[in-house]
Amino acid sequence: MYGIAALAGASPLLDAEKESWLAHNLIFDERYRALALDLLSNFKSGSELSLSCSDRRRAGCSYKHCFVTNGTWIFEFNTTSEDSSIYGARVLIRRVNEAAGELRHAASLQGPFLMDDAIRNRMRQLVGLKNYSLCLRNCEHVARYVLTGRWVSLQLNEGGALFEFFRSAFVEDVRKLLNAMPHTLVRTPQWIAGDGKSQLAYKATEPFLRQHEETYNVLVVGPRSSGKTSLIRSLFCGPPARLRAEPDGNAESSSDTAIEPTSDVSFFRGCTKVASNDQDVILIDTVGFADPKFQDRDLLAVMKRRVMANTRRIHHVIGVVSYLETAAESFEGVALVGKWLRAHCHKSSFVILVNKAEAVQTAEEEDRVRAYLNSVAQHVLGYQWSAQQILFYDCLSDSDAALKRRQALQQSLFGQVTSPMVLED
Ligand SMILES: Nc1nc2c(ncn2[C@@H]2O[C@H](COP(=O)(O)OP(=O)(O)OP(=O)(O)O)[C@@H](O)[C@H]2O)c(=O)[nH]1
Ligand SMILES: [Mg+2]
Repeated sequence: MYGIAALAGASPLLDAEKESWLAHNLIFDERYRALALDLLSNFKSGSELSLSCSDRRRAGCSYKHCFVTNGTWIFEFNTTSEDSSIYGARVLIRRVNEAAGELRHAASLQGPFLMDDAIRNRMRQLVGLKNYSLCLRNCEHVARYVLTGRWVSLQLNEGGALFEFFRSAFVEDVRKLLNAMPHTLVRTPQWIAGDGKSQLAYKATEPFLRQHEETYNVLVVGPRSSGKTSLIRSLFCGPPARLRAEPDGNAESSSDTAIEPTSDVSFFRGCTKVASNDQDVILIDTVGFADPKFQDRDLLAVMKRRVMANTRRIHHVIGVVSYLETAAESFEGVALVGKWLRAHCHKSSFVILVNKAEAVQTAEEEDRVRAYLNSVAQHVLGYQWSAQQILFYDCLSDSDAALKRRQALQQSLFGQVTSPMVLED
Protein backbone atom coordinates (compact mmCIF):
# COMPACT_ATOMS: atom_id res chain seq x y z
CA MET A 1 0.00 0.00 0.00
CA TYR A 2 1.45 3.33 -0.90
CA GLY A 3 0.61 6.71 -2.31
CA ILE A 4 -2.08 9.19 -1.59
CA ALA A 5 -4.72 6.48 -1.31
CA ALA A 6 -2.94 5.35 1.85
CA LEU A 7 -3.47 8.80 3.36
CA ALA A 8 -7.26 8.45 3.07
CA GLY A 9 -7.47 11.97 1.65
CA ALA A 10 -7.17 13.57 5.07
CA SER A 11 -3.45 14.12 5.35
CA PRO A 12 -2.20 17.56 6.38
CA LEU A 13 0.76 16.77 4.09
CA LEU A 14 -1.55 16.48 1.10
CA ASP A 15 -3.42 19.68 2.01
CA ALA A 16 -0.21 21.66 2.31
CA GLU A 17 1.19 20.07 -0.86
CA LYS A 18 -1.93 20.93 -2.85
CA GLU A 19 -1.70 24.51 -1.69
CA SER A 20 1.88 24.62 -2.99
CA TRP A 21 0.57 23.71 -6.48
CA LEU A 22 -1.57 26.83 -6.83
CA ALA A 23 1.20 28.98 -8.33
CA HIS A 24 4.50 27.72 -9.71
CA ASN A 25 6.75 30.68 -9.08
CA LEU A 26 9.54 31.58 -6.66
CA ILE A 27 8.84 33.39 -3.39
CA PHE A 28 11.70 34.48 -1.14
CA ASP A 29 12.36 35.06 2.55
CA GLU A 30 14.54 38.17 2.46
CA ARG A 31 16.14 37.49 5.86
CA TYR A 32 17.33 34.03 4.83
CA ARG A 33 18.34 35.39 1.46
CA ALA A 34 20.62 38.00 3.05
CA LEU A 35 22.13 35.44 5.44
CA ALA A 36 22.91 32.99 2.63
CA LEU A 37 24.30 35.65 0.28
CA ASP A 38 26.90 36.43 2.96
CA LEU A 39 27.96 32.76 2.98
CA LEU A 40 28.10 32.24 -0.79
CA SER A 41 31.85 32.99 -0.95
CA ASN A 42 32.47 29.73 0.92
CA PHE A 43 31.95 28.00 -2.41
CA LYS A 44 35.24 28.90 -4.08
CA SER A 45 35.57 28.95 -7.87
CA GLY A 46 37.16 25.76 -9.16
CA SER A 47 36.33 23.76 -6.03
CA GLU A 48 34.64 20.38 -6.42
CA LEU A 49 30.94 20.06 -5.66
CA SER A 50 28.85 16.97 -5.42
CA LEU A 51 25.14 16.26 -5.59
CA SER A 52 24.48 14.25 -2.44
CA CYS A 53 21.43 12.88 -0.72
CA SER A 54 20.08 11.34 2.45
CA ASP A 55 16.87 9.40 3.08
CA ARG A 56 13.81 11.22 4.42
CA ARG A 57 10.32 10.18 5.41
CA ARG A 58 7.35 12.48 6.09
CA ALA A 59 3.78 11.37 6.76
CA GLY A 60 4.34 8.06 5.03
CA CYS A 61 6.16 9.60 2.06
CA SER A 62 9.75 8.40 1.58
CA TYR A 63 12.05 10.43 -0.64
CA LYS A 64 15.64 11.52 -1.00
CA HIS A 65 16.72 14.84 0.42
CA CYS A 66 19.22 16.20 -2.14
CA PHE A 67 21.81 18.89 -1.53
CA VAL A 68 24.99 20.38 -2.98
CA THR A 69 28.18 20.23 -0.95
CA ASN A 70 31.87 21.04 -1.29
CA GLY A 71 32.68 18.85 1.72
CA THR A 72 32.62 21.72 4.22
CA TRP A 73 29.54 23.72 3.21
CA ILE A 74 26.08 22.69 2.10
CA PHE A 75 23.65 24.47 -0.24
CA GLU A 76 20.15 23.06 0.15
CA PHE A 77 16.39 23.53 0.39
CA ASN A 78 15.83 22.31 3.92
CA THR A 79 13.91 22.87 7.11
CA THR A 80 15.35 25.43 9.53
CA SER A 81 15.91 25.47 13.29
CA GLU A 82 12.91 27.83 13.45
CA ASP A 83 10.43 25.61 11.62
CA SER A 84 10.64 21.84 11.28
CA SER A 85 7.79 21.55 8.73
CA ILE A 86 9.02 20.90 5.18
CA TYR A 87 6.71 23.67 4.02
CA GLY A 88 8.71 26.04 6.25
CA ALA A 89 11.94 25.07 4.39
CA ARG A 90 14.30 27.72 3.01
CA VAL A 91 17.11 27.60 0.46
CA LEU A 92 20.08 28.14 2.71
CA ILE A 93 23.83 27.72 3.06
CA ARG A 94 25.23 26.11 6.18
CA ARG A 95 28.28 24.26 7.45
CA VAL A 96 28.42 20.47 7.27
CA ASN A 97 27.74 18.99 10.68
CA GLU A 98 31.06 17.18 10.97
CA ALA A 99 30.57 16.20 14.61
CA ALA A 100 27.49 14.19 13.59
CA GLY A 101 29.36 12.64 10.62
CA GLU A 102 26.71 14.13 8.37
CA LEU A 103 28.37 13.39 5.03
CA ARG A 104 29.32 9.87 6.07
CA HIS A 105 25.59 9.16 6.40
CA ALA A 106 24.82 10.68 3.02
CA ALA A 107 25.28 9.21 -0.45
CA SER A 108 26.97 11.00 -3.30
CA LEU A 109 24.66 10.84 -6.32
CA GLN A 110 26.76 12.66 -8.87
CA GLY A 111 29.91 14.69 -9.22
CA PRO A 112 32.31 16.27 -9.13
CA PHE A 113 30.96 19.49 -10.62
CA LEU A 114 33.43 22.38 -10.69
CA MET A 115 32.21 25.55 -9.04
CA ASP A 116 32.02 28.32 -11.65
CA ASP A 117 30.25 31.62 -12.29
CA ALA A 118 27.19 29.95 -13.82
CA ILE A 119 26.68 27.80 -10.71
CA ARG A 120 27.31 30.82 -8.45
CA ASN A 121 24.73 32.87 -10.37
CA ARG A 122 22.13 30.13 -10.03
CA MET A 123 22.90 29.79 -6.30
CA ARG A 124 22.47 33.56 -5.98
CA GLN A 125 19.14 33.33 -7.84
CA LEU A 126 17.71 30.79 -5.40
CA VAL A 127 19.00 31.62 -1.90
CA GLY A 128 16.17 32.44 0.50
CA LEU A 129 13.55 30.62 -1.63
CA LYS A 130 10.67 29.65 0.61
CA ASN A 131 7.62 28.23 -1.18
CA TYR A 132 8.60 24.57 -0.94
CA SER A 133 6.62 21.93 -2.79
CA LEU A 134 7.46 18.21 -2.78
CA CYS A 135 6.25 17.94 -6.38
CA LEU A 136 7.04 21.27 -8.01
CA ARG A 137 9.89 22.93 -6.06
CA ASN A 138 11.73 20.40 -3.95
CA CYS A 139 15.29 19.97 -2.71
CA GLU A 140 16.29 17.95 -5.79
CA HIS A 141 14.93 20.58 -8.22
CA VAL A 142 16.98 23.19 -6.41
CA ALA A 143 20.19 21.14 -6.21
CA ARG A 144 20.05 20.01 -9.85
CA TYR A 145 19.09 23.47 -11.09
CA VAL A 146 22.08 24.96 -9.34
CA LEU A 147 24.47 22.34 -10.75
CA THR A 148 23.04 21.88 -14.26
CA GLY A 149 20.60 24.70 -15.07
CA ARG A 150 17.73 22.18 -15.39
CA TRP A 151 14.71 22.24 -13.07
CA VAL A 152 14.52 18.47 -12.75
CA SER A 153 13.71 16.06 -9.96
CA LEU A 154 14.13 12.46 -11.10
CA GLN A 155 11.91 11.48 -8.18
CA LEU A 156 9.06 13.07 -10.19
CA ASN A 157 9.63 10.82 -13.20
CA GLU A 158 7.34 7.88 -13.82
CA GLY A 159 8.31 5.27 -11.21
CA GLY A 160 10.03 7.88 -9.02
CA ALA A 161 9.18 7.89 -5.29
CA LEU A 162 7.41 11.26 -5.29
CA PHE A 163 5.59 10.72 -8.58
CA GLU A 164 4.17 7.41 -7.41
CA PHE A 165 3.25 8.76 -3.97
CA PHE A 166 1.25 11.68 -5.35
CA ARG A 167 0.18 10.09 -8.63
CA SER A 168 -3.53 9.82 -7.86
CA ALA A 169 -3.70 13.41 -6.64
CA PHE A 170 -2.40 14.97 -9.85
CA VAL A 171 -4.89 16.71 -12.08
CA GLU A 172 -4.08 17.73 -15.66
CA ASP A 173 -2.90 21.25 -14.77
CA VAL A 174 -0.49 19.94 -12.14
CA ARG A 175 0.94 17.25 -14.42
CA LYS A 176 1.94 20.04 -16.80
CA LEU A 177 3.96 21.69 -14.06
CA LEU A 178 5.96 18.61 -13.01
CA ASN A 179 9.63 19.28 -13.82
CA ALA A 180 8.68 22.52 -15.59
CA MET A 181 10.70 25.64 -14.80
CA PRO A 182 8.99 27.96 -12.30
CA HIS A 183 7.47 30.90 -14.19
CA THR A 184 9.97 33.25 -12.58
CA LEU A 185 12.91 31.45 -14.24
CA VAL A 186 11.44 31.02 -17.73
CA ARG A 187 13.21 33.16 -20.32
CA THR A 188 11.16 33.64 -23.45
CA PRO A 189 13.31 34.12 -26.57
CA GLN A 190 13.16 37.62 -27.99
CA TRP A 191 14.39 36.75 -31.46
CA ILE A 192 11.24 35.86 -33.28
CA ALA A 193 10.65 38.05 -36.32
CA GLY A 194 9.86 36.74 -39.79
CA ASP A 195 12.03 37.22 -42.89
CA GLY A 196 8.98 37.44 -45.11
CA LYS A 197 10.03 34.23 -46.92
CA SER A 198 8.98 31.79 -44.26
CA GLN A 199 6.08 29.54 -44.91
CA LEU A 200 5.57 29.33 -41.17
CA ALA A 201 4.23 32.45 -39.44
CA TYR A 202 5.21 32.83 -35.79
CA LYS A 203 2.45 33.31 -33.24
CA ALA A 204 3.74 32.71 -29.70
CA THR A 205 6.06 30.83 -27.38
CA GLU A 206 3.95 28.98 -24.87
CA PRO A 207 4.90 27.16 -21.67
CA PHE A 208 1.86 24.85 -21.91
CA LEU A 209 -0.71 23.63 -24.44
CA ARG A 210 -4.38 22.86 -24.15
CA GLN A 211 -4.53 19.05 -24.25
CA HIS A 212 -7.40 18.65 -26.64
CA GLU A 213 -6.50 21.28 -29.19
CA GLU A 214 -6.21 20.10 -32.81
CA THR A 215 -2.75 21.48 -33.51
CA TYR A 216 -0.20 19.94 -35.88
CA ASN A 217 2.67 18.96 -33.61
CA VAL A 218 6.35 18.55 -34.52
CA LEU A 219 8.74 17.21 -31.89
CA VAL A 220 12.37 18.31 -32.29
CA VAL A 221 14.94 16.10 -30.55
CA GLY A 222 18.66 15.48 -30.75
CA PRO A 223 21.97 15.76 -28.97
CA ARG A 224 22.84 19.03 -27.30
CA SER A 225 24.14 21.80 -29.48
CA SER A 226 23.10 20.05 -32.71
CA GLY A 227 20.99 23.07 -33.61
CA LYS A 228 17.44 22.16 -32.53
CA THR A 229 16.53 25.67 -31.39
CA SER A 230 18.36 27.24 -34.35
CA LEU A 231 16.34 25.02 -36.66
CA ILE A 232 13.06 26.14 -35.11
CA ARG A 233 14.16 29.74 -35.33
CA SER A 234 15.15 29.32 -38.97
CA LEU A 235 11.78 27.80 -39.85
CA PHE A 236 10.08 30.91 -38.48
CA CYS A 237 12.63 33.58 -39.28
CA GLY A 238 15.14 32.37 -41.84
CA PRO A 239 18.87 32.57 -41.07
CA PRO A 240 20.10 34.96 -38.34
CA ALA A 241 21.17 37.53 -40.95
CA ARG A 242 17.48 38.13 -41.54
CA LEU A 243 16.60 38.50 -37.89
CA ARG A 244 15.37 41.71 -36.45
CA ALA A 245 15.35 42.34 -32.74
CA GLU A 246 11.95 42.61 -31.17
CA PRO A 247 9.99 44.54 -30.09
CA ASP A 248 10.91 47.61 -32.13
CA GLY A 249 12.62 45.84 -35.04
CA ASN A 250 15.78 47.93 -34.71
CA ALA A 251 19.23 46.81 -35.76
CA GLU A 252 20.21 43.41 -34.52
CA SER A 253 23.12 42.71 -32.22
CA SER A 254 24.69 39.38 -31.40
CA SER A 255 23.00 39.34 -27.99
CA ASP A 256 19.60 39.65 -29.69
CA THR A 257 20.26 36.71 -31.96
CA ALA A 258 22.34 34.43 -29.69
CA ILE A 259 20.65 31.21 -28.64
CA GLU A 260 21.13 29.76 -25.18
CA PRO A 261 21.15 26.03 -24.44
CA THR A 262 17.58 24.86 -23.98
CA SER A 263 16.88 24.04 -20.35
CA ASP A 264 13.23 22.96 -20.58
CA VAL A 265 10.71 21.81 -23.16
CA SER A 266 9.10 24.79 -24.88
CA PHE A 267 6.29 25.10 -27.36
CA PHE A 268 6.60 27.44 -30.36
CA ARG A 269 3.29 28.12 -32.05
CA GLY A 270 3.01 29.11 -35.68
CA CYS A 271 0.57 28.95 -38.52
CA THR A 272 1.01 27.48 -42.00
CA LYS A 273 -0.79 25.58 -44.70
CA VAL A 274 -0.63 21.84 -44.14
CA ALA A 275 -1.49 20.40 -47.55
CA SER A 276 -3.87 23.25 -48.47
CA ASN A 277 -5.49 23.98 -45.10
CA ASP A 278 -4.46 26.69 -42.64
CA GLN A 279 -3.32 24.98 -39.50
CA ASP A 280 -1.80 25.93 -36.13
CA VAL A 281 1.54 24.17 -35.82
CA ILE A 282 3.46 23.57 -32.59
CA LEU A 283 7.22 23.06 -32.79
CA ILE A 284 8.26 21.39 -29.56
CA ASP A 285 11.83 22.27 -28.59
CA THR A 286 13.53 19.87 -26.18
CA VAL A 287 16.59 19.56 -23.96
CA GLY A 288 19.63 18.11 -25.73
CA PHE A 289 20.74 14.50 -25.24
CA ALA A 290 24.36 13.36 -24.79
CA ASP A 291 24.79 15.74 -21.86
CA PRO A 292 27.47 14.56 -19.40
CA LYS A 293 25.34 15.84 -16.51
CA PHE A 294 22.35 13.60 -17.30
CA GLN A 295 21.80 10.13 -18.63
CA ASP A 296 19.87 10.00 -21.91
CA ARG A 297 17.20 7.76 -20.39
CA ASP A 298 16.54 10.29 -17.58
CA LEU A 299 16.30 13.12 -20.10
CA LEU A 300 13.89 11.02 -22.16
CA ALA A 301 11.75 10.27 -19.10
CA VAL A 302 11.51 13.99 -18.27
CA MET A 303 10.77 14.87 -21.91
CA LYS A 304 8.08 12.20 -22.18
CA ARG A 305 6.19 13.48 -19.15
CA ARG A 306 6.56 17.13 -20.14
CA VAL A 307 5.35 16.46 -23.69
CA MET A 308 2.56 14.05 -22.75
CA ALA A 309 1.18 16.38 -20.10
CA ASN A 310 0.61 18.86 -22.94
CA THR A 311 -0.35 16.81 -25.95
CA ARG A 312 -1.01 13.21 -26.88
CA ARG A 313 -0.55 13.70 -30.62
CA ILE A 314 2.71 14.04 -32.53
CA HIS A 315 2.61 14.39 -36.32
CA HIS A 316 6.34 14.56 -37.01
CA VAL A 317 9.61 14.00 -35.20
CA ILE A 318 12.79 15.70 -36.37
CA GLY A 319 15.95 14.08 -35.02
CA VAL A 320 18.55 16.81 -35.44
CA VAL A 321 22.18 15.68 -35.60
CA SER A 322 25.19 17.80 -36.38
CA TYR A 323 27.32 17.04 -39.43
CA LEU A 324 30.26 18.16 -37.28
CA GLU A 325 29.53 15.57 -34.55
CA THR A 326 28.38 12.26 -35.93
CA ALA A 327 29.85 9.87 -33.35
CA ALA A 328 27.50 6.97 -32.55
CA GLU A 329 26.85 8.32 -29.01
CA SER A 330 25.17 11.38 -30.55
CA PHE A 331 22.45 9.12 -31.91
CA GLU A 332 21.58 7.30 -28.74
CA GLY A 333 19.04 9.88 -27.52
CA VAL A 334 17.38 10.02 -30.94
CA ALA A 335 17.33 6.21 -30.93
CA LEU A 336 15.57 6.22 -27.54
CA VAL A 337 12.92 8.58 -28.92
CA GLY A 338 12.62 6.31 -31.97
CA LYS A 339 12.04 3.32 -29.70
CA TRP A 340 9.52 5.21 -27.56
CA LEU A 341 7.49 6.29 -30.61
CA ARG A 342 8.09 3.09 -32.60
CA ALA A 343 9.74 4.96 -35.44
CA HIS A 344 9.95 1.82 -37.58
CA CYS A 345 6.11 1.77 -37.72
CA HIS A 346 5.80 5.48 -38.56
CA LYS A 347 8.55 6.03 -41.08
CA SER A 348 6.80 8.92 -42.85
CA SER A 349 6.66 10.82 -39.54
CA PHE A 350 10.39 10.70 -38.79
CA VAL A 351 13.10 12.85 -40.34
CA ILE A 352 16.78 12.74 -39.50
CA LEU A 353 18.08 16.22 -40.16
CA VAL A 354 21.82 16.56 -40.66
CA ASN A 355 22.36 20.15 -39.55
CA LYS A 356 25.49 22.31 -39.87
CA ALA A 357 25.85 20.70 -43.31
CA GLU A 358 27.12 23.77 -45.14
CA ALA A 359 30.22 21.77 -46.16
CA VAL A 360 28.10 19.05 -47.78
CA GLN A 361 27.60 20.50 -51.24
CA THR A 362 26.91 17.72 -53.73
CA ALA A 363 24.44 14.85 -54.08
CA GLU A 364 27.39 12.40 -53.94
CA GLU A 365 28.56 13.84 -50.62
CA GLU A 366 25.03 13.65 -49.26
CA ASP A 367 24.79 10.01 -50.24
CA ARG A 368 28.12 9.27 -48.59
CA VAL A 369 26.88 10.86 -45.34
CA ARG A 370 23.57 8.96 -45.61
CA ALA A 371 25.46 5.68 -45.96
CA TYR A 372 27.57 6.47 -42.89
CA LEU A 373 24.49 7.49 -40.82
CA ASN A 374 22.70 4.32 -41.85
CA SER A 375 25.62 2.20 -40.71
CA VAL A 376 25.31 3.93 -37.32
CA ALA A 377 21.49 3.62 -37.36
CA GLN A 378 21.77 -0.09 -38.10
CA HIS A 379 24.07 -0.47 -35.12
CA VAL A 380 22.14 1.77 -32.66
CA LEU A 381 18.55 1.24 -33.85
CA GLY A 382 18.62 -2.04 -35.69
CA TYR A 383 17.19 -0.55 -38.90
CA GLN A 384 18.03 2.06 -41.50
CA TRP A 385 16.48 5.28 -42.74
CA SER A 386 15.30 5.77 -46.30
CA ALA A 387 17.03 8.42 -48.43
CA GLN A 388 13.93 10.68 -48.14
CA GLN A 389 14.15 10.51 -44.36
CA ILE A 390 17.69 11.86 -44.13
CA LEU A 391 17.66 15.54 -45.03
CA PHE A 392 20.44 18.13 -44.89
CA TYR A 393 20.23 21.60 -43.41
CA ASP A 394 22.20 24.66 -42.48
CA CYS A 395 20.52 27.03 -40.10
CA LEU A 396 22.94 29.91 -40.39
CA SER A 397 23.45 30.20 -44.13
CA ASP A 398 21.70 32.68 -46.36
CA SER A 399 22.53 30.91 -49.64
CA ASP A 400 20.09 29.67 -52.25
CA ALA A 401 21.17 26.11 -51.47
CA ALA A 402 20.27 26.63 -47.79
CA LEU A 403 16.90 28.08 -48.79
CA LYS A 404 16.23 25.01 -50.94
CA ARG A 405 17.03 22.77 -47.99
CA ARG A 406 14.59 24.72 -45.82
CA GLN A 407 11.91 24.32 -48.48
CA ALA A 408 12.60 20.57 -48.72
CA LEU A 409 12.14 20.21 -44.96
CA GLN A 410 8.96 22.30 -44.99
CA GLN A 411 7.63 20.16 -47.82
CA SER A 412 8.38 16.99 -45.89
CA LEU A 413 6.67 18.34 -42.74
CA PHE A 414 3.72 20.24 -44.16
CA GLY A 415 3.36 19.08 -47.78
CA GLN A 416 0.74 16.52 -46.88
CA VAL A 417 -1.38 15.73 -43.86
CA THR A 418 0.20 12.99 -41.76
CA SER A 419 -1.90 11.15 -39.23
CA PRO A 420 -0.56 11.69 -35.72
CA MET A 421 1.18 9.18 -33.52
CA VAL A 422 -0.90 8.88 -30.38
CA LEU A 423 1.17 8.89 -27.20
CA GLU A 424 0.19 6.45 -24.52
CA ASP A 425 1.45 5.87 -20.97
N1 LIG B 1 27.94 26.10 -38.45
C1 LIG B 1 26.69 25.97 -38.03
N2 LIG B 1 26.41 26.23 -36.74
C2 LIG B 1 25.13 26.09 -36.33
C3 LIG B 1 24.09 25.68 -37.23
N3 LIG B 1 22.95 25.61 -36.52
C4 LIG B 1 23.25 25.95 -35.25
N4 LIG B 1 24.56 26.25 -35.14
C5 LIG B 1 25.27 26.68 -33.92
O1 LIG B 1 25.30 25.58 -33.02
C6 LIG B 1 25.19 26.06 -31.67
C7 LIG B 1 24.07 25.35 -30.96
O2 LIG B 1 22.85 25.72 -31.55
P1 LIG B 1 21.47 25.53 -30.77
O3 LIG B 1 20.38 25.90 -31.71
O4 LIG B 1 21.51 26.18 -29.45
O5 LIG B 1 21.52 23.95 -30.56
P2 LIG B 1 20.51 23.09 -29.65
O6 LIG B 1 20.47 21.74 -30.26
O7 LIG B 1 19.22 23.80 -29.48
O8 LIG B 1 21.32 23.04 -28.30
P3 LIG B 1 20.76 22.64 -26.81
O9 LIG B 1 19.51 23.40 -26.58
O10 LIG B 1 21.88 23.03 -25.91
O11 LIG B 1 20.56 21.16 -26.84
C8 LIG B 1 24.97 27.58 -31.77
O12 LIG B 1 26.21 28.21 -31.57
C9 LIG B 1 24.50 27.77 -33.19
O13 LIG B 1 24.82 29.05 -33.71
C10 LIG B 1 24.44 25.43 -38.60
O14 LIG B 1 23.61 25.06 -39.43
N5 LIG B 1 25.73 25.59 -38.93
MG1 LIG C 1 18.20 24.36 -27.81
